[in-house]
Amino acid sequence: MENEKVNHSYEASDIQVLEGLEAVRKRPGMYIGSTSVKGLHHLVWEIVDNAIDEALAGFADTITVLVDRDNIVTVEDNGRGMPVDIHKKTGKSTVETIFTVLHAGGKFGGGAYKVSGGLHGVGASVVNALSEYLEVRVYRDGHVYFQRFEHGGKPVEDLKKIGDSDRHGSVVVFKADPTIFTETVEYEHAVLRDRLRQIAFLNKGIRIIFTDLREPEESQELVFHYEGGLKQYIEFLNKNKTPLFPSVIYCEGIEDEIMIEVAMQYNDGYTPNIYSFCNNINTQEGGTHEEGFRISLTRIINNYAKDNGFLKKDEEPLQGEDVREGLTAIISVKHPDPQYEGQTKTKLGNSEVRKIVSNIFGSQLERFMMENPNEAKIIIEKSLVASKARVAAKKARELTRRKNVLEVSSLPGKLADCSNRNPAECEIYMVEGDSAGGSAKQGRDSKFQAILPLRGKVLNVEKARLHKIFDNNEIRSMITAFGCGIQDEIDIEKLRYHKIVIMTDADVDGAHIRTLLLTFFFRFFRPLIENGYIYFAQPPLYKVSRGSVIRYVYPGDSLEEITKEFGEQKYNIQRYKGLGEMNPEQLWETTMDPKTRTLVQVDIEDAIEADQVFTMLMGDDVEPRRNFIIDNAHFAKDLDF
Ligand code: TTJ
Repeated sequence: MENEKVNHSYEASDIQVLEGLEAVRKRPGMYIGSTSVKGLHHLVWEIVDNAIDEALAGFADTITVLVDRDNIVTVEDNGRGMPVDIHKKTGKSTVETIFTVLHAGGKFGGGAYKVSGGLHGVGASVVNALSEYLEVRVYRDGHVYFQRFEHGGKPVEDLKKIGDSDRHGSVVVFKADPTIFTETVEYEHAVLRDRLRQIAFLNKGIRIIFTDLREPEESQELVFHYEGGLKQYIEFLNKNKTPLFPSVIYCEGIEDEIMIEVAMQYNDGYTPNIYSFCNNINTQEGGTHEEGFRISLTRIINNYAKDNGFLKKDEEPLQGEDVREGLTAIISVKHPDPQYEGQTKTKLGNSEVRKIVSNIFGSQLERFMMENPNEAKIIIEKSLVASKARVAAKKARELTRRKNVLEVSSLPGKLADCSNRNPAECEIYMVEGDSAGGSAKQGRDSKFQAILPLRGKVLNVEKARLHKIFDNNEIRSMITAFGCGIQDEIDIEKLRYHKIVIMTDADVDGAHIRTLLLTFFFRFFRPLIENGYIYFAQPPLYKVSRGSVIRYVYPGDSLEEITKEFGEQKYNIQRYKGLGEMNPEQLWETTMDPKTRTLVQVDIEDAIEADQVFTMLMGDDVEPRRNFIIDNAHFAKDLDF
């Protein structure tokens, strides 16, 4: 009777466990976002996070990650070793429980600032469920323990003692299940490298050894170990910038078990680059830690400016944007109970954090400025210049706006507008160069297609101050032609065209102009991108013809395939180096006629996210960044109209 009962309950819990893991295999996306390459990497992060937790708890200082030639991953720490005792609730070892019970991980943690089981952490059992096999080895109390799971998390045997050792730590080996990750089971070296390096920057002192046996022998092993932590992270991010002064301002502190760290440095650029983290997770949407930082940055700099005669009593105080110009900063907090908000749950919500950050950072920044008057002066002067530029830009902006409202006829002279007045049916082509602009004007259907030729390179808005941006003719033309205002004053109802088509040559210059325009749209017309109003035209690369038979070859088409259609017969190939080489009819036929053209809708969300991550992970190298944006200005889908 007694036995029966026990057996019965064991079976029931076994079935529950299997059902749990089965649920993960049925809907992996629910647990790891997707089964794409991104989801695949989640497996590694889940396991690594557990090891990081042990390090943050102070029991491990070295974590090794190894990827072998077959994409089998090994993660190891030199911590206490996972508990091997029998777990009361499950009747199995704690190790087995960690790897087979959903969300069990969090309950076994000793550390205060757990990353695992947190925002992205789904538990090691999810990794097990999605693995062809997984093995765990625990070094603890003089012994070595081992257990293997197969086919999505089924234990082959119970955890068993396989030897003796005076080491301590945990080792997990797993092979992602190719029947789940059908796209790919290959890890991307750069993705692993960059995130592991970032983790090392965010946790000073931790040593992360990353070995990738798929790399050339001499570069298989990377060691990330930064005693300087965030300070070194800032130096890394700024390595291609010119700092205003060499020192990185750094502060740290702890209050109510909340640890905060801030590092910052000014460079001679204009864009602020402020990144924040909670428990090693990038809080892309910001939150209370970032607010606390901004509040005290503005306050302390203003106080110093007033107290030291840089700002007269009756003068306007410096604004937040003035003191953030050209600032690279990282705010990192470690919180025992983080609350996340926002669309993507990457906004820190804990309200107590605001004050803690602003107190700790504020008092230390104040002290830095008092002790370093030369540096303080540089910061203040930079902020004052920014403030003057802001006022000038505002005037320029008001000018653009007033013209816009008062005179309908103030549309730019170069614009060949369309006759239709229904924005939903109207298109505007932004065309590179006057000659292509001329062809487009002749070739278009003037009922619904407007043409705005752009001369020369578009101003790089990231590198220019606001008032200069508003002085730029091309930019003013776009603003007035679109008619919807800019930035926070955008009124999408007033937008005059629902298709804004960027038409550039299919060469490097064209790509550069596309990128500059994209940057400009991102900064000044973000809602237009979000609403899907921005497109790229897709001009052909070649024309293949024989007599009256004409075939155009577009990017993505195979020239070979198309020439095959002409069989053995002689044919002509014309390569289009630029839009200017096409006559108006050809341009219409190939690129502008809704019946035959292909437009590529710009979906910049991924690109921007990627761009941010890119800057943050790789440092701000201008050229690779440009290329990256060009490559990744993610074309959600090719749309035919
Ligand atoms: C928990 O409290 C008692 C001592 O052990 C603590 C613990 O869980 N330590 C621990 C877990 N160290 N390392 C892990 C771990 C390491 C890897 C690589 C993977 C997983 C799932 C856990």
